[in-house]
Amino acid sequence: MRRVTLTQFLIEQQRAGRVSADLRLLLEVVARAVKAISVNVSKGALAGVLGEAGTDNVQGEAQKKLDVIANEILLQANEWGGHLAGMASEEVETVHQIPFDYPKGGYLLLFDPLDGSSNIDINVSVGTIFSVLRNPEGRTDVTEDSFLQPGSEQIAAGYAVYGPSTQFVLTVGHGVHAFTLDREMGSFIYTHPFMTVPDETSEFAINASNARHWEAPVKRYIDELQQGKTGPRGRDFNMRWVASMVADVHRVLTRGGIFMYPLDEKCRAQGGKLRLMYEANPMAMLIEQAGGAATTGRERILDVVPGKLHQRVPVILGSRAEVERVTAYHLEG
Ligand code: AHM
Ligand code: MG
Repeated sequence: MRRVTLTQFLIEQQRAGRVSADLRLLLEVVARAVKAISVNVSKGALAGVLGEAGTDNVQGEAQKKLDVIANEILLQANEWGGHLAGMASEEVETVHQIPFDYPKGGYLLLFDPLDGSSNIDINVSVGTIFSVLRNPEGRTDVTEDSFLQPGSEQIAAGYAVYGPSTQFVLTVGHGVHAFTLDREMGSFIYTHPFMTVPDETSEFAINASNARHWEAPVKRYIDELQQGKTGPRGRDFNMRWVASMVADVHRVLTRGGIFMYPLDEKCRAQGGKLRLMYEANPMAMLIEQAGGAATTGRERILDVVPGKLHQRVPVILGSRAEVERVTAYHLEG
């Protein structure tokens, strides 16, 4: 069987007119950085990379050593290639400018370098999430405003999941494609063409310890699922919660499901728990490209117009029929 690498896949996408030469370079560089992060993640305690870094990030969260390492790897890998106008990261408060001695390009790259980092020390899957936007035309300087575009403007999005195998999942707006890292060869092999999320599911993901803080529509929806066969849904539902968005969304992309981090009393003041620009938007683009749906409970995530770089948002995504149902419960209320 012919093994197609990510590099070959991207060249073919370029020939088909779906990615520009610069976007191809950008995606290659992100994938290369992901390989370096994967090496660090998998060495774990052997490389002394576990534990706290002793610093806080912009959101006031304690940074893990691997948060800092992954962030540095992505920034350094992408700075010099000439394809970017600027970068933004969960771990960096302001826009990361391209150093003046490197050429600049037309794209903006946003990322959560190591998502689910509370799982690092217990050896459970973590990931990297990224989103690509165009730098608005006619702008020579890059400010926070340059990034404040709705998710529908993304031209590429993806994530890497560092699990039993490392997988790189990508969309450039023509379906969702996944690649598995061949560690001996050091290359990503095209293993999952056109991933799709089934419309129906019997599996849900939510942090149920927040149940007492949920809004009425979420309480109603989850309560109906939990009543199983004898309730209004007439069948049993299974629950999973990894507490790594990447791992939870990867499961939804692989076998269906609904993933929810809704608005609740604990996160209401911040607008939600997950970050819009580098968590919710790229995942929403992937899920929509795979035939699923993604809303805040009240509107399509990709339509949310961001007001600030590190904005948070409620997230409900996955199998279309379930997302539509829970969204309808919100809109009725
Ligand atoms: P992080 O970016 O600081 O790792 O936080 C995001 C993570 C998501 O990966 C995950 O879905 C969620 O936070 C888990 O939250 P909780 O610990 O409340 O279950
Ligand atoms: Mg995160």
